[in-house]
Amino acid sequence: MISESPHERKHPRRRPLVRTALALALAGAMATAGVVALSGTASAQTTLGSAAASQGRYFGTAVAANRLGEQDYVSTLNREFSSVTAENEMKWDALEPSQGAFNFANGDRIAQHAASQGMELRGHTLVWHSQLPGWVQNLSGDSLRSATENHINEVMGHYRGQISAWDVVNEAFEENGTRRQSVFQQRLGDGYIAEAFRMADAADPDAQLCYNDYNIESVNAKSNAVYDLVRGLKAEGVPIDCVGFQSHFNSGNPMPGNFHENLQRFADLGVDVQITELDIAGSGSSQAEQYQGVVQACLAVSRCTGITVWGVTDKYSWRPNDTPLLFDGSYQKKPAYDAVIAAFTGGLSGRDSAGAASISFREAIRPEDTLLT
Ligand code: G2I
Repeated sequence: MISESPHERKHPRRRPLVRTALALALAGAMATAGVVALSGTASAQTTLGSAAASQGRYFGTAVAANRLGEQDYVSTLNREFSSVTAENEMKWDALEPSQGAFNFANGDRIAQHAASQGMELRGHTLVWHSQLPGWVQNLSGDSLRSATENHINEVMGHYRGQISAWDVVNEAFEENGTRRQSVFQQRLGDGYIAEAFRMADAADPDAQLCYNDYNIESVNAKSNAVYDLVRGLKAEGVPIDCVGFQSHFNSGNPMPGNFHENLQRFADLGVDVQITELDIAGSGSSQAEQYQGVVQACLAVSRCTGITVWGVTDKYSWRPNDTPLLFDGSYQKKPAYDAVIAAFTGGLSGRDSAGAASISFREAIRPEDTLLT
């Protein structure tokens, strides 16, 4: 394990967790009152956000700005989630389509919605090979470095005070653990990741700064490479606070049994870990079991601070044929939804034929949780 000093980051500023406070107050009040009347269903009182908050975690979703006019989308978002990530609107091509010309309109719509609901906001993403405008790819050397610094300064400056965590560098490795040959890698060399984190720390010293990637959820060549990167950055005093595990799972790449061990080895380097883009192809109980496993993996690691699913509804998922999310195309809760609630609250997952969650509130709250008052 790496020593956390001298570069253990100040504990990151978090947005005021209005929802967490409300959920805990509600749970506490109910526990104090002895709440016998709680023989109703868990679904009446519990949401993804409140269930996660009962375990000190946030539960977020990716949001698309152009869906914020749809009533069912917004009501589901507002009811269930305590954190949001812009699915595309804070990427380089969206914010700075031509050099020096920034367009924050769609990102701001999401930021304002999150603020109005007391939700945390994750920033996604600053330095990534994809959704990168052509003009960036044509720069070389020092021009690319200064354009990157300017982009980070402008974007983080614009959202300063609103973002709990930024994905500073996204998907920098190939599956075999070698560096992805992005324009950043090719023109700036291995040091571009450390440079980006230092630029980000200067631009917003209060946001958590994350490295984010996919297929690093198990111990494999890619996650080993990211582990070595993070260990090296910490040893050099580079300001990195967190690692995001995207967690896009499917039948060929299911939730790994050693997920919690892998999360823990990263946490032991002195960073928080977050599940940042969770979605799991499938349906029914097999999908539900994997979702439950992901929540359990996060809960097993004290530095796993929260989970974000990559969309509200299957209807608008980036891979809709996989039906990978917690709400179906009609915004109905899927078995995976109950499994997530149950994993957070200690209840048994299940849904009766009437469609109501079959776990009682009493079952859904662990004895130790009711003693929190
Ligand atoms: O690919 C899944 C995710 C992998 N990790 C990084 C995430 O940022 C990424 O998100 C996806 C979005 O969910 C998609 O919505 O990133 C894709 C692009 O790399 C997004 O797709 C793009 C489409 O390819 C474009 O045609 C479209 O214009 O979304 C754009 C905006 O709707």
